[in-house]
Amino acid sequence: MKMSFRWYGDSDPVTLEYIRQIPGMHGIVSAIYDVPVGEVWPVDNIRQIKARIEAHGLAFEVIESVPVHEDIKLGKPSRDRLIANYQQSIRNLAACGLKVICYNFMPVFDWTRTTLAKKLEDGSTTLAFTTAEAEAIDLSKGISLPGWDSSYKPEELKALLDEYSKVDEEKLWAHLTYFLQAIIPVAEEVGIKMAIHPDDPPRPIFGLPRIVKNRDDLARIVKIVDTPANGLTLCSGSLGAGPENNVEALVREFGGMGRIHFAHLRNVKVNAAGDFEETAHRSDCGSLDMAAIVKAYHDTGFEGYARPDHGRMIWGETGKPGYGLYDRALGAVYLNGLWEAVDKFGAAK
Ligand SMILES: [Mn+2]
Repeated sequence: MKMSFRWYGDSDPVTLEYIRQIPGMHGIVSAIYDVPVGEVWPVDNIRQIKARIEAHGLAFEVIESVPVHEDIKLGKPSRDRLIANYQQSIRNLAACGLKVICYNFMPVFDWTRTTLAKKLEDGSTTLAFTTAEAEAIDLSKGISLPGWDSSYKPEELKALLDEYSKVDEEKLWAHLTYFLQAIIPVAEEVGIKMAIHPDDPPRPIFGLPRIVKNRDDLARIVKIVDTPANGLTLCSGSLGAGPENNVEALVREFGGMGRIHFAHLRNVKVNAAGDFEETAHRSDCGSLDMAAIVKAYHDTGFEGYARPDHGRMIWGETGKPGYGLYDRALGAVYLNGLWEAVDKFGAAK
């Protein structure tokens, strides 16, 4: 398990200098942020960021994310040009030594929370979601969801939602299939592992279809192009927010098939309805048994990348919600500690 840390580049208050000081840190997960969605990521931009990261003694082998243009998810005629661009970005990233590309296929909205700073009993703050609050959001006024870099103007959002009103789950499956059949052979040829991130939360939201929610969805995805290059980002927090999902079992099933390339490891406290708040990483802080999940990775011989995913805001830190230094650093050290303990004392029989 290669421990990694997400870094948002120059706009990130958490510096590479600080990240390097976290014990056991292998590398950085980042992206090119100044290329419009749908355009090719130039080799020069990739080389520049890679050189900066490596100058701090860290590896740069994982991208999160190369975003998928809405026209691809909608299945519009313009998708062929956009997919050709995506293929070229994959080739350029491989040429620069990248190994894994994380992406998602969520229509319009990426991860969604209804609160960015819910106060926990210990005084820290965290990201949280309730269905009741999400349903109270009036999309006709446009939307700027908590934590979003970009907000849609009301008319833009309405046009996009109108287009998606004609895309049900099976159409979205067809569009994902078209995309994977085009990009996976390219990834395979150049030695890149693609790793789709599950929907967060793992259920339809705002009436939009979602197809990366549970065990059956993941099983269907890896079969679309049945090769290791067509793999998963197994996000414990996203999938774990679905009360029907057993994250340890998912790790054993898909890790056992060699299809998990990137592990997002974080804990959530979930109720039966699927409302949740993000917690500290320790098993006793949330609903997930993180020790069992880490052991499942170990038992399946996991050699891929992991990151502590999100963290709470603690010790007065301010910054990008979910992406502070302190709690994610605690998470990374805890997870590496679990791994070391399993490795030395609890190996698979
Ligand atoms: Mn995640």
